[in-house]
Amino acid sequence: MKTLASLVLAAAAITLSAPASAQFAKPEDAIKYRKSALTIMATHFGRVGAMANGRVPFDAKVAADNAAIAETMSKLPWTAFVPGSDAGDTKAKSEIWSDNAKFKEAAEKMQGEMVKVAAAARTGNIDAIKSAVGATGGTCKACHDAFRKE
Ligand code: ASC
Repeated sequence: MKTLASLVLAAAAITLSAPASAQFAKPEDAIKYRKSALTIMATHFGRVGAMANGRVPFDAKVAADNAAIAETMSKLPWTAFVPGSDAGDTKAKSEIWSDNAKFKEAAEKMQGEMVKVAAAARTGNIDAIKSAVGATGGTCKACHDAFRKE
């Protein structure tokens, strides 16, 4: 039992510390993962955005719930930009890998702004939400302009 427990722990430690590339069997799995995460993030961010823009009536609880999901999702896509996943069903530009520090900075900027959307949504202050949504949308666009193909 003790041996089994330590084997399980060792396996978990290896899984968690392995390079990201080892966590996807194939490049297309990584592409599917990051696109899925970004789609879910955009869906929930979009629901908050729709309230910020007045397209749907403001509901503080709905805004806070959706913003929390968007915040969580914003953390996920990045480990899936593994080397070799610039080819295939993806709009990812090769600059993601050749200028990776800049890509990382753009990704972190978005995550930082998304934290503010979730914080604003928890306060229920629509003006704070509007401002945070605008700033976050700007970071989405900046990253797409630099690192996403048409
Ligand atoms: C969104 C969304 C994006 C960004 C971008 C901002 O809601 O899905 O990709 O904002 O449109 O310009």
